[in-house]
Amino acid sequence: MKIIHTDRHRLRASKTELSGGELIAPHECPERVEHILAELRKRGHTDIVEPDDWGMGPILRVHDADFVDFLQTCWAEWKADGNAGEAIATTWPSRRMPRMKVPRHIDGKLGYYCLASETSISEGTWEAAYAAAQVAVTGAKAVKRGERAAFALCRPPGHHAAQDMFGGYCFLNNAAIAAQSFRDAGAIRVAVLDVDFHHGNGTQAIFYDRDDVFFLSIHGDPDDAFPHFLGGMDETGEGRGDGFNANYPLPPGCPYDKWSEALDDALTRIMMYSPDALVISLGVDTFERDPISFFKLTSDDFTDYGRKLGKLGLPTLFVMEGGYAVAEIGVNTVNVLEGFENA
Ligand code: OKP
Ligand code: ZN
Repeated sequence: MKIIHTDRHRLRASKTELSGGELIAPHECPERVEHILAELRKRGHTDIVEPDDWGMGPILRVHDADFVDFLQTCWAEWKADGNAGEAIATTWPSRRMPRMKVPRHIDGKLGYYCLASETSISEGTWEAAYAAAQVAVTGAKAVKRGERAAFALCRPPGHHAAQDMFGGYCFLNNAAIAAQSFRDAGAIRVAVLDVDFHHGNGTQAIFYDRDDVFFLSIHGDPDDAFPHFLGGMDETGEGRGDGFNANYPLPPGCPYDKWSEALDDALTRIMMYSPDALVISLGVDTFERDPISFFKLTSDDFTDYGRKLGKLGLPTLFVMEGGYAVAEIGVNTVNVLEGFENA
C-alpha cells in the first residue's frame, strides 16, 4: 500500500494538554507517528513517499478563510500578548452569550474558534497541520489516479475540526479535505467512515447538509465520551443531506462482537450508496488498553475489521486519526492495513 508521510508532523509538539485540572504531557505526541512508521518498516511496507504541496486551495474548500487565518496567526498574536505558556482557550460564546462576532483580542478569538480547551496551540502547530492536510490530499490524488488504496499518515489528526473550529487535538480536517479533493477530482459520491473511538463531529458538521459525501461514525456514546455534544443516532443529516449521515454510538466496555455489528451495518449502507471512493478516518483508540477510551478491541480485532474493509473492493484512502496506547499504536494500525490488503 502506498503510504504518505512527512516528518513535518514533528512541528506539532505541544508541551501541554489540559486534563483533570492539570497541564499534562499531551497524549497526541510525535512518538505516535514514529511508532507507526517503525512497525510499517518492520513489516516490509516500504512504499513511503513525501506529500506534494497542493497549497491552500484544498484546505479552503473545507475551512473558512478567517479560521485558517486565525490558525496561521494565533501563535504570534498569543506571544505578542505577553503570555508565557501555550495558547489555551478560556472563554466561549456560550448559550447565554450569543454575540457571534469574532473579537479583536486573542483570548476572544481563541474562544470563538475553539471547541474544547484540552488542545493548546503551540509554535509550529499551523505548519504541522498544513503538512498533514497535504499528506491527505496527496493520498486522495494517488487513489484517484488508480492506486487501490493509500495510507495518509496524518498528524495532527483532523476529524474534530469543523469549518471554523479546532479542538480535540485537531486543527484542519484531513479526512474532509481528502473527501472534498476526491469530489473535486471527479468522484461523484464519496463515503467517509470514521472508526476512531471518538465521534467525528467536525466531519459530520462539514458534510451535514450534503448528499455527495456520506458520513458514518462508530464511536463512544456522546453521553459518556468526548466530544459530548454531537454524535447521537438521531443525527441523520439535513436538507439534501438528510439520510446521508449515520451515527453508531456505543456504550462503555463495548467488545468487538458488538462493535463489528455496527460496522457491518455501516458497510451495508456504504455499499448501497455505491461510492466512487471511501475515506476511512482511522483511529485505533478503540483498543482495549487505550488510556482515554472505553472500547475493548484487541490487536487481532483490527486485522479482522481491516479484512472487512478490504472485502468492499472500493478505492480506499486511510487517514490517520487517534490512538494513544503509543506502544501498541503501530501494531494496531498496521494490522488494519494488512487485514485490508489480505482480504
Ligand atoms: C482526539 B481523537 C478528557 C477529555 C478530552 C479529548 C480527546 C480528543 C480525541 N477528559 N479528550 O478523536 O482521537
Ligand atoms: Zn479518537
